Amino acid sequence: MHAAAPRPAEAADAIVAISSPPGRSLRGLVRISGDDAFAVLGARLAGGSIERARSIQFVRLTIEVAGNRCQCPATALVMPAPRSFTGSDTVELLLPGNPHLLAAVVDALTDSRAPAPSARRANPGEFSARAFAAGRLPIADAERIALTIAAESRAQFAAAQSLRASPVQAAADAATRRVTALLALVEAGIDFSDQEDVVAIEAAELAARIRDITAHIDGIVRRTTPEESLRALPLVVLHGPPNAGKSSLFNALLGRTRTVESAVPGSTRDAIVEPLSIGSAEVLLCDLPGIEDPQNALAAHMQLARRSALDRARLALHCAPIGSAPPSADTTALLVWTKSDTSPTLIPTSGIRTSAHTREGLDTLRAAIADHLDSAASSDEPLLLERHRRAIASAQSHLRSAAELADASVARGSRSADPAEVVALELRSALDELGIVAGHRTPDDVLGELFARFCIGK
Ligand SMILES: Nc1nc2c(ncn2[C@@H]2O[C@H](COP(=O)(O)OP(=O)(O)OP(=O)(O)O)[C@@H](O)[C@H]2O)c(=O)[nH]1
Ligand SMILES: [Mg+2]
Repeated sequence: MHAAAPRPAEAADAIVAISSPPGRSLRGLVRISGDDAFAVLGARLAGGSIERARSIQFVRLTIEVAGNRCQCPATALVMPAPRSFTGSDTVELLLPGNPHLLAAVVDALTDSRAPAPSARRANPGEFSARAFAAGRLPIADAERIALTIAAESRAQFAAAQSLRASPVQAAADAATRRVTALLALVEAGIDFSDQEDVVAIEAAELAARIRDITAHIDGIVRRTTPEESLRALPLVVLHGPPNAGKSSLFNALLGRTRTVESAVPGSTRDAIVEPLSIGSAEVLLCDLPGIEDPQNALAAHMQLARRSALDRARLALHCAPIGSAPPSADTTALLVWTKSDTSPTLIPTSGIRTSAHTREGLDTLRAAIADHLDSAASSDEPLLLERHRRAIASAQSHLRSAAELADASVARGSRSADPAEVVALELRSALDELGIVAGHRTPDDVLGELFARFCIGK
């Protein structure tokens, strides 16, 4: 009923793309795949054809550079169907990694003026879409490739890899089997509705078993990291007592004066947020008002803003002027000593010495922020894809409706869950949604959206 549905094999026209990253490199890769990929390539080779065997072949490709025909040597990795990524004939050409040369090779392979067949340029993700269509790439793997390509931080990269063995998918798979068994019992009740003494499953029993399934799914989902939370940049806040030098440090890290620095305590009155690049990562750096007992409405508002930013922070930099009493230990915060220029010889046992004036410790602080975010990112929590979250929420809602119908039947004194047709419909709808998560079902719009996120050549 919910078996993975490989699409019907369609004639695959030859598609070609540069599959290596843009720019110069030692080696570039041009990939061509499709039913007549060998014919397209063979017609443009000095030797005339390519041998149809899984092999590495050294070829000379005729290309045109600035109106002149010339021959370019290439190493061809030849993969006849069906043993290739896409399932159809595929050749990967290893060439010198010059963007103009790679473009000329793609031009030659797509040149439709030639008497021989030509390829067309691949759309983003088209190779992977074909692999999926050929049943060679499960949707979960495609999803993982898309997220891996798109990962902008180590956290996103790690989360993409966690999809390899997703407990959410396993839970949906197990729930599918349990709901299918319940559906069979409910449907049996419909078939035997004229025999009142035959009850395939009692309403109370049905409600209890459904609740057991929903509770199990809830438990799994609670221990996941939502995909959206990874997309948001991590918030890093500067907090500490008034006048600690938070705003000065904020400006020094940004490299420009974005917020007021002043000897008057309490000068920062709101949370001020700016993006900051740290190595290859980006964070949102946030300057906060100092920690104070609010004496009036404005101060109360300032403290509220401070609290709320602190709650959302991935990392707090606890700032204290060097030589002052260290703030109470907080393992989630990084201790930052400010104004180190005022006490050049004092080396505290913990924390980082910094000065906004001399810039001492700023590089160390940046590195510590990057380290902290990396270790926080490698949490064991698996990723919950946004489309899976939606499908699970919908499945849970159908399951709850079925359980409520069963409860109402018990309250009415009915032995079986009524109306059985409606209960069955709810269970079937839940199965459809669970099938999306378990990877048994893939709506077409999801496919389009997924493969469009790939880049050309993948
Ligand atoms: N010597 C020295 N003075 C500093 C340094 N950083 C800040 N100050 C001074 O400390 C005072 C307070 O600096 P701010 O950056 O405004 O402190 P703040 O923590 O943002 O203060 P509030 O916003 O009022 O909570 C100013 O007079 C700064 O010039 C530093 O690295 N060295
Ligand atoms: Mg300030």
